[in-house]
Amino acid sequence: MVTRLVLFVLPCVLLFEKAYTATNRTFPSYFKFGVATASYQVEGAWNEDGKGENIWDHVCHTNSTFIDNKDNGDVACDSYHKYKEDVQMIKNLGVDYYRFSLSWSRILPRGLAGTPVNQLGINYYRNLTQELLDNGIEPMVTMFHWDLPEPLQDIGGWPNPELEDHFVYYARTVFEQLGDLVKFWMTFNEPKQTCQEGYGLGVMAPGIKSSGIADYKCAHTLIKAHAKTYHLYDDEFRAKQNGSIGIVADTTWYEPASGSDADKAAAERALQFKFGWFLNPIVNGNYPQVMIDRVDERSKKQGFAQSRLPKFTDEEIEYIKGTHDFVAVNTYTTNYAQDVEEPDSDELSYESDMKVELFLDDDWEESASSWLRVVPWGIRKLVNWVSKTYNNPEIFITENGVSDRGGIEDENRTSFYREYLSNILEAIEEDGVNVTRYTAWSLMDNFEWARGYAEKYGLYSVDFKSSNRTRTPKASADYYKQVITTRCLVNSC
Ligand code: GBH
Repeated sequence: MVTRLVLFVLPCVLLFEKAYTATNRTFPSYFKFGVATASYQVEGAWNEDGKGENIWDHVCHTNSTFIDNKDNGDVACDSYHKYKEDVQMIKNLGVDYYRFSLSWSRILPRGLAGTPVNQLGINYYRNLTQELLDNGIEPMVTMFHWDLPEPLQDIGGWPNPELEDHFVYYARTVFEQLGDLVKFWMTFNEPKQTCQEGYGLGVMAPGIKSSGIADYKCAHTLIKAHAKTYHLYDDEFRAKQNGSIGIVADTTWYEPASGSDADKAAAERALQFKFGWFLNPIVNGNYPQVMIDRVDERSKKQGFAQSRLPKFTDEEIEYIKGTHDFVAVNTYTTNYAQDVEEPDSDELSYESDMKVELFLDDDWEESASSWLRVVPWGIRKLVNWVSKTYNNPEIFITENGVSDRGGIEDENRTSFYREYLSNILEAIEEDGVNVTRYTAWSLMDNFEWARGYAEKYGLYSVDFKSSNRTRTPKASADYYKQVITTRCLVNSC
């Protein structure tokens, strides 16, 4: 009897405890909350009002095995037509800002530098931005969130160094057309995914598998395009438009698989290969030394006359260094990192250059995405590492969230936000890390790239079966709204 009682009561106590592990401190008054989406994932209207084709339109329409369930973004959440409703949903959450991205092919249908601007595309973004401002919501704009114009892929895509100037032309167009309204710019979203998943592993459009070669070339072009765009803003727009500009890099937190020095070094190496690949050039001018050394050495053993990791010239290093007004981080999950033996030199890949085995812990709570486990403490360690590694910059979390398979009673998502935000607050208060913004991914369920519509990240659900794309707030939307109003994660602070 007693045992039975204990068996019954104990789990209840544990559940109750779990719900209240979040800190009862309040968020500082300067701290801002936002919510995010990206053009291809929500807009639809893929060929309306003069928009050109991009690589995601192309892969959805031509490769029937690439996207789960043969889903595509032709209509998506129909935000192209429903942006006023989107803004009301955003306003209802009470967030300070909305992070969205621009579709390059809507603005320059042919993509290439020197081709005509599509005024109707510009009008859409001006209308959306004005609607946000009229409702007291700050626009935070990503120029490139993976939807490359197809004509630029036809000339090789990002591994082709010419893309630098095509991007800068697009960026200039965007500053000219929208810079009076937009004060927060981000050049690229997650360049690591663009390069690694797009040109290395081939799991995202354009689906090219050239790990250890095209991924490095892609990153090289992107970093140079970012730096040139930053200088363009500084030289020609900042004085009159008065905004800030940066890049959004993503990383998992890599926890050493054991206390051994080799595994600690492996975890650091993973962070440098994944995050430092982009951040080190932008902060300090060049790739992380460990990455240069390893790729140079393996390339040599493999008989390459030059390293597979492209080189920046001394002038380029000076030019790229410091091209950021803030450090923006997307992060979702944690992996264990374990050192491995030096791979044979005939293994040619980014992974063998990195020489780290990454894995998940089966005890970590799952999500609907195979790569995403719920590990709240990882985000606290990560922001501490970013702060320490890059000299205590202002840090924005530009994406964080979790997926499930649907339903509006999403206790999993509510507790995810509670626990991750709690760790961020501890990082601010206990560790002195300068995180000033937090952005929930995502405003609503949307096209989750190669996983189609099955993995859902929204605070609002979207009925993809109705032509109306009806949106319904989930329990997590109510929770997020409450956090923003009270600035408190638990019932009272
Ligand atoms: C972010 O990527 C993106 O910025 C955002 O657009 C996306 O919706 C969100 O996170 C959630 O994924 O299943 O093998 O095809 C986070 C990084 C990019 C890692 C997609 C996993 C898919 C791998 N993720 N990637 S696979």
